Amino acid sequence: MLREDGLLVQRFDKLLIANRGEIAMRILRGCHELGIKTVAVYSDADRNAPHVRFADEAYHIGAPPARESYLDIGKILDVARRSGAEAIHPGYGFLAEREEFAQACADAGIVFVGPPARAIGTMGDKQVARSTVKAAGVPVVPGTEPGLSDAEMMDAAQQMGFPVLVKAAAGGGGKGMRPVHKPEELADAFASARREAKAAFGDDTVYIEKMIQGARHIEIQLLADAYGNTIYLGERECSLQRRHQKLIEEAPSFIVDEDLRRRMGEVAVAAARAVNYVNAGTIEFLVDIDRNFYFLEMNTRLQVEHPVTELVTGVDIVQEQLRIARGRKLRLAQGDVKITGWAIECRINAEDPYNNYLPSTGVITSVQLPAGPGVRVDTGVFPGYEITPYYDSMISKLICYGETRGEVVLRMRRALEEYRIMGVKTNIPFHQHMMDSHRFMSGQFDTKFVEDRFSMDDREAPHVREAVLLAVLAAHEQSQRASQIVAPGERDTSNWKWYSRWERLRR
Ligand code: MV4
Repeated sequence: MLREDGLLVQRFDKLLIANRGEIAMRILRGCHELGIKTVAVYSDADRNAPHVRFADEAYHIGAPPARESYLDIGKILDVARRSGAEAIHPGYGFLAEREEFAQACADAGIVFVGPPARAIGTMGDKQVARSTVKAAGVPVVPGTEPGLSDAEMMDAAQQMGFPVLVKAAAGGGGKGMRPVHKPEELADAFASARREAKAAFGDDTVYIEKMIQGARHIEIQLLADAYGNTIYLGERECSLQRRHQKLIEEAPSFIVDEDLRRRMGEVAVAAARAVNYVNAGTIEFLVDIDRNFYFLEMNTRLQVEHPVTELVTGVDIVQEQLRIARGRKLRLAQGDVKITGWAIECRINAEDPYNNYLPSTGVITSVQLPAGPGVRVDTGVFPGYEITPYYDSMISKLICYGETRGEVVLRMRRALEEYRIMGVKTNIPFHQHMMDSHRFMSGQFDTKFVEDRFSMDDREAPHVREAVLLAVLAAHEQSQRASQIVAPGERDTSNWKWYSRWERLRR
């Protein structure tokens, strides 16, 4: 079915994965489960990569630099034609949020497993995205509308009050963003933000937003089918980042209760509807200390941290993406979505937390992955794998699941302890340190925590560490028990329990 907006939705039996590493593996697994034949692509650096061996067919697409391989639209469409792939899944990064790639797929009669090109384009311009969702009733941070002169933006900044942020319209991920604390700094901030935006995106449009301080980054996962059904799969807490790289994500968020979840979820659905969104997507919010939330941007792709949502909802997000792209209706209604238990993801990167997170390259000589109850590892590396400077430094995602947050922290500590990687330095010590931090354990952190208030040098005293963990576990235990208290009318008044108690005592 070719929709009015050019989105192609149709049955397909062979799919090309325009990506590499752990996410290529994740998508391959989804295809294998649904009986979809798979086509991998690889650069010179990935000849021996597991995604190549795992796929039914694999095609070489060029030199290691992404520009010459994973970012080359012509080469990827050519492989689709040669292999007979009827669909393309872009994964994350690379071509996932390129409007022209989604359009090129549609023009070639290939199903793009993602949203319509137009939705990518609208959400890609932060200023257009803001005004589009604002018109749909979504709360946005106070900021300037498109098309203002510098003088008008300066006036607006005075109106909203300092501090403010100068942001690039084409931006995202913090590029071209400048904090401004007083009026005198504005002119310089405009100039340097424009310079950076021009170099990074070829577009030097900037605008101003009021700076929200001490906020958390919380995002809502959405699924939308091609028939107007859009649902939310709860939130992910993503505040633990460093230089706009997420390090730890969890679901649900410590600070989100059922009421806030419903309100954020409904707003996220409205934002997606405003751009006729189809497939999986994420709405990012800033949540301030008073739990006011503001739309930040939309990620029009499958995200790295999707597994924590899969674990607490039981929904296989990749399978759902494939079904939606095949033109199937959503199998779940909003009322079917239940959040059960807790999940935390640690991104294991080849970088040295004791040396300013310096990237570490080299050959992984041996790996011993953690396993056991409540542990999932998504990875694309193996012994003999070489970490090169060409791609990102993520080696794997270690995801733990349990009934309560306290239980997951214990499980994550155990799993991190089991994990062995030889040959390169990793940030496993960072995660171990974080799992011991009383701030993390008690859920007291914001987006500035890792950079401003966390250090590998100060270690929590063992008795503090244990006391806080026990308190966290006890608090959860308490909430569990409260729900198990039996109402008076339901009390078991038979005498059997006395016998069984007596038997227990006798043992
Ligand atoms: C903000 C903000 C505070 N106030 N906007 C960072 C990247 C881009 N996605 C938007 N970002 C921010 N925008 C206003 N009006 C703080 C950030 C921000 C941030 C956001 C999410 C996660 C981590 C962050 C780290 C620093 C700044």
